[in-house]
Order: sequence, then C-alpha cells, then structure tokens
Amino acid sequence: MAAYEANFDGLVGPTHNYAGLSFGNVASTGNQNAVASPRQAARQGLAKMKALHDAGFKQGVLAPHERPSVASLRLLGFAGSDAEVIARAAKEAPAILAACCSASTMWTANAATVSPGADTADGRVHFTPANLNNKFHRSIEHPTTGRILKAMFADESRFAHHPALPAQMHFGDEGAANHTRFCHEYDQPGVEFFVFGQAAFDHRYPKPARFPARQTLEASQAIARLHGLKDSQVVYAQQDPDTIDLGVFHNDVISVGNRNVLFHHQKSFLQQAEVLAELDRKLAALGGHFVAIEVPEAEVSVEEAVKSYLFNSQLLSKSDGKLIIVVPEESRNIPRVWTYLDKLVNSGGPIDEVRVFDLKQSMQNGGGPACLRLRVALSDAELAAVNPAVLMSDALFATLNGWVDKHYRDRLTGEDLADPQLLVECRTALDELTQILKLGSVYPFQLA
Ligand code: SUG
Repeated sequence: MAAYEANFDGLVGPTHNYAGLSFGNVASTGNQNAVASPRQAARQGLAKMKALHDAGFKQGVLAPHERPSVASLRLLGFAGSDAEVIARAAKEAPAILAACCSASTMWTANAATVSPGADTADGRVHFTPANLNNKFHRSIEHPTTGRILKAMFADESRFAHHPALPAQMHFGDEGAANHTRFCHEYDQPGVEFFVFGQAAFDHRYPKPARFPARQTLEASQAIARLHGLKDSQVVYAQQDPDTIDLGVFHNDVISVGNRNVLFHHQKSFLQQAEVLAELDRKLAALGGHFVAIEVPEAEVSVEEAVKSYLFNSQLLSKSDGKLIIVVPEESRNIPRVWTYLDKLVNSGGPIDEVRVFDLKQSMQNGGGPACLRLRVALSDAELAAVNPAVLMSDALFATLNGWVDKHYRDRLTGEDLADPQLLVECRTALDELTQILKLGSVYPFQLA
C-alpha cells in the first residue's frame, strides 16, 4: 500500500488582475493597477503543475470561479440584467466591482484545511473550505470552493465535507496556508500543526499593530474539532506578530513543512523553542523523527523572506527520501537568499535539490508556489476514488493550455473589468471547463 501527498493547484481564472485588494500583503498593494496577463498567469501555473507531474509527483487541478461574481454584486443591491449590474457597479462602486472580479481562487492553499484519513476520528479525509473573511474579495469563494471539492472528492465513504466556519472575524480561517502536517508516512497518523495570527476571545495573546492577523486560534481549534483530531496529534502556535507587520500575512510566507521536516525562519513563531519541542515530542510518540531547519535572521532577514518567498516554497519528497525545494524566480534574484539555498542543498541535510519556476503573474499579487497548491495526503485507495478528470496528465495539460489560449485575454487592466463581455467570456470558458474536469454544475450561473 502506497500513500502520497497530492498537490491540487489552482488554475488561474480569466479575470486575473492587480486591484491592490489585500492590505497586509505587500505585493498586492504594491502592484495595484499593474497590467495583468491572465493567459500568461494561467500558463505559468500549468507549467509548474506539468513539471511536477513529469517529475513523478501526484498533481491535480482546482478549477477557477465565475467572475465577476454577479451574485455577490446583486447581494449588495446592484440590480437589472447581468450587464446592467456590472455597469452600475463600475459607475457607482468600482472598488467593489474589482473585488468581485478577483481571480484569487488561484491560491488554493487558502481554499480549505484538509486532514488526512489517518488522523481523523472516522478515518475519512476531511475538508473544511476556508471562510477567508478577512478580505471581502476572498470571503465570496467558499460556497463554490465547497461544491468543486465535493465534485472532486465525491465518495462519501472516504471523503467528508464541512461547511466553512461562521463568517465572522472571531473565526477568521485562511485554510491550509496556516496548517502543516508532520508524519512518518503519509498514510500513518501524523501531527497537525495549526498556526494562528491572533486569538479572538482571549486578549492575553499579542496582536500585530499595523497589518491584520487573518487566522484566529479559535478557527484553528474549531477545524481540529470538526475533523475529529486527537489533542495528542495537534500543535497550535502563534505566528510572531512582528512578522505579520513586515508583510508575513500567512504562516506559509515564513515556514513550510513536509513529512517530518519543517523549514522555517528564526522569527516564525512566538515561543519558538517550545513549539519545536512540542512538535518533536508529539511526532516521536507516533514513531516519527522531527527535523527542523531554522534559517537565521542574520542570513535571510524577514524582509528578504517576504521579497523572495523563500518559505512560500514547496517541499516535495523524492523516492530516495530526500526533498526538492520548489521556489519562485524571485528567490534566485536575491543574492543572499540564493547563497543560502545553495548552502542548504549542499549541506548534507534532507533538502538536496532546488527547482525554480517563473510564477511572476501570481507573485505580483503575493502568491508563490505554496500559495498555488492545496495538499491532500491520500492512500492508494483514496487516490483511486478522486475524480480522475482533475488529475494532471500529458493530455490534460495539452487540453488546458489550448483552453486557456482559446478563452483568455493576454492583457487585462482595471478599466477592462467594466466590460460586460468579460463575464460572457468567463462563463463560456467555465462551461467548457466543467466538461473537461467532469465537475457537473458547480457555478452560480449553472445552478440558476
Ligand atoms: O489573499 N492576494 C492573495 C494572495 C494569497 C496568497 N496565499 C498564501 N500565502 N497562501 C491574498 O492576499 C491579491 C488580489 C489583488 O490585489 O488583486 C490577493 O488576493
């Protein structure tokens, strides 16, 4: 019996643009009004998926959403035909229209929190879509995300789907971007590591002063309860609030883990030594051997980590037990970070190979390799129960590239979001995509 960590990457949607929507995410606000290329963005994402598939990793695709979200605009009082709704929003509230046009569902690390069957009380893989309620443009994602996940992981005897947590700041949940799982083998019990930015009901915990802390302790605890996790297999840690104020808006911008390895910055967590000791103890109790690789501030500063997205990398286990680190080109462009990476892969430690990808279109909105993927640890039998049409293959890669070239614009600006034709293009593309990925009806326009 084999087991895998499958990565489901978000396919970039046809409305990818730079609207500066994410206060606290310095790339998003810094690139506001830049000209975007949805076609290039989608192609860059597909190239990463295909390369990792070709390298032997299990790779799947998560579909984008219908944008502009006319349903959200209607809830806010814009009425008339779909074209009239868009025209009124463009005239009266362009910032709200931009939020309803965001292609932010590409960052599937925020789609949901997933607990593998080996950890849960009922032995099923549990999914909870993230409410993403810290940002309006992201808070509208979870109903469609939930439907897409159900269409991909449909077998109820193996997969359990929860609704998102209450949409309120007390339960702010950003999904797997603040969740890592450590284990010996993917299908053996593991330790689930939840990192939060603030506690909403307990004022003794510190908070960042400048930027919002999106994930709450109470949301993480609710997920652990819903998924039926044992206390002995859960560790909670608070992200250092000073790093949030430097632009580390999720834990996956300052640490990444896979299997028994945590790669993290010196300033990732409050009470870091205690956190690492608890992870070590809890994994050891399950027969595992925890390894932490700490990057000192003196070698890579938090600011350099934010610019390079060194920690927004993917750690992927090769068949020889060693790990590849997948980084964006921005990591190669910062000399101290590249020097560090060179030293790391030649250190004799668990990470012995680096792969670099051009993900500039996504990076300019603060989305690196790790943001673009949702991890699902699956046994052979569970993998066999996944909708096979969403799994990467040579044929799917060719089909999706052709689909992107047919439907996506090469250039998109803020003004273009007012064009009612964009909605028509998006719906035509998604209608075809649901056939390709065999998702059934998952979008509001299909359900109406
Ligand atoms: O939520 N950016 C996303 C980036 C998410 C990255 N995810 C992880 N780190 N896991 C966000 O801030 C920007 C959209 C804009 O400004 O147009 C945006 O939503």
